[in-house]
Amino acid sequence: MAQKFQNLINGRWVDARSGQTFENRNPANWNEVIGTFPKSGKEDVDDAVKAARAAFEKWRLVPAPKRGDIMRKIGDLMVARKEEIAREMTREMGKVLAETRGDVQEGIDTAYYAATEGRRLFGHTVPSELPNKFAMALRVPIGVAGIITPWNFPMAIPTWKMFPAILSGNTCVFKPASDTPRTATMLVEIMNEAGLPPGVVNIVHGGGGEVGNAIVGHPDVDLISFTGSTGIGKGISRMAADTLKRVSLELGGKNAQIVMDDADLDLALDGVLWGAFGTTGQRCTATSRLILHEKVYDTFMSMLVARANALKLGDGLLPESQVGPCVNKGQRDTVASYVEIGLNEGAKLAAGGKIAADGALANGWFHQPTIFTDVTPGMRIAKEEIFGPVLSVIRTKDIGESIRILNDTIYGLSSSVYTRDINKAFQAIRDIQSGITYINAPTIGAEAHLPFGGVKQTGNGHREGGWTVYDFYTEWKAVYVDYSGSLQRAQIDNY
Ligand code: UN1
Repeated sequence: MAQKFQNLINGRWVDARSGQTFENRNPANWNEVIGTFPKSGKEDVDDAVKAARAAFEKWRLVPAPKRGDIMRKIGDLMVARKEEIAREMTREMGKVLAETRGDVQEGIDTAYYAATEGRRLFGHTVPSELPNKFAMALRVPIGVAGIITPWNFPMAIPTWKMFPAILSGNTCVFKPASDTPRTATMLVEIMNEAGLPPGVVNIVHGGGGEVGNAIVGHPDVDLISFTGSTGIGKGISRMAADTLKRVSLELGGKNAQIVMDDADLDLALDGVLWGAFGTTGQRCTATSRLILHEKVYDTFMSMLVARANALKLGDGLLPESQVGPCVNKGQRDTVASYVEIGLNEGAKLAAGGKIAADGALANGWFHQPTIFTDVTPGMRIAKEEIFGPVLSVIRTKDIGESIRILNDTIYGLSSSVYTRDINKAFQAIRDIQSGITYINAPTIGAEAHLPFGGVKQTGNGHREGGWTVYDFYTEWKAVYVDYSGSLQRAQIDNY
């Protein structure tokens, strides 16, 4: 019998009111059922929002350093359970163990960062224009945050959102992706065990159509933080407009790595392999375009194809596996359909291109690491986010043209430039339109204490990570204290 998991609402583990459940299976072996989870609906969201609203009235009054102490405890518990979480995560979403350990570590880093922020949460004091008057601006919590997260970083991304939300004094209703409910449950177990009062964090499992929409449409939810596709993000933005919720969106990417003719080619090779095929290409930050200088094109391509063909596909729990499966059938089929699209557009397959189902791969959603050459910037495989192990290679002749190609997309999350020429590097830093730029490092690998997010249709201007995320989870309150004992009229009495 598959293990049965529940929602956490107001500190109690409960089934969906309807009693319905859904199954979660291992993408490397679809015969393995990881567990059943509540298939929740609007009434479960109502319960969770009610609990979160009631909890908010008390939680907002707990001193932020005390909230930080709980964050530290959460971090400690995550450290203690790191290996167990990483294994469960690999089992439910497929990426290799080294990467799921990294995902948990990103959550730990976020917990410890939030713990220290409890003793900062800086506001401002500024002089008043009037005598005997004191002026300051404080951060105040906002209320109930709806947290809707994807399956590709099932630990890191929920922690990026919930830890700063809760540290700031808000409470959360959390809907994790239905492909990764197990990891999400472990996170919430830990948050509960660390001593968060009932209702501060609530988890409601289920689909986006039911649970996600009910959260976004709920009049008593004040904030929405969502990571996922640009299409869904736009829908959330429209729906949230009805109640004027504050919305933070982290959406698609079509990230590129530029390799100039003066680059360290071995370094650039390691970078593009990791950026394109790490996490099976299923990162918002994944490298899906390689913009390659014509002078090193042939040399670099032969190195790249040899290494890509040698990548070992397999169950992420096995130490020899380098690339895991796609997360589910839909995702694997999307990858296969883009291979068709690329071929029809006239691009040439330099590596991979096939579903992989031989031997031990027979019961998993595997697809070969795939490289297209002769890609031109107008092709769909050069423009659309694929979210899988597919790299499109575009030829270039200089840094200016490379940057123009890199920017020729509706997205703007991550970018990378390999060059030994400092002038080119700084030109790229200045002119590339993206939220993150790496020099001599791949497009993936953002650290928890720096701003994370993108420009153009990758988001709506907010940033996660570091100090910047606290601007999303707090309102500014301006406070004036007049100790003159008389009415002082701003803009009038002093001028
Ligand atoms: C994502 O793919 O949505 O920078 C997040 C990185 C990771 C986070 C990726 N630290 O690739």
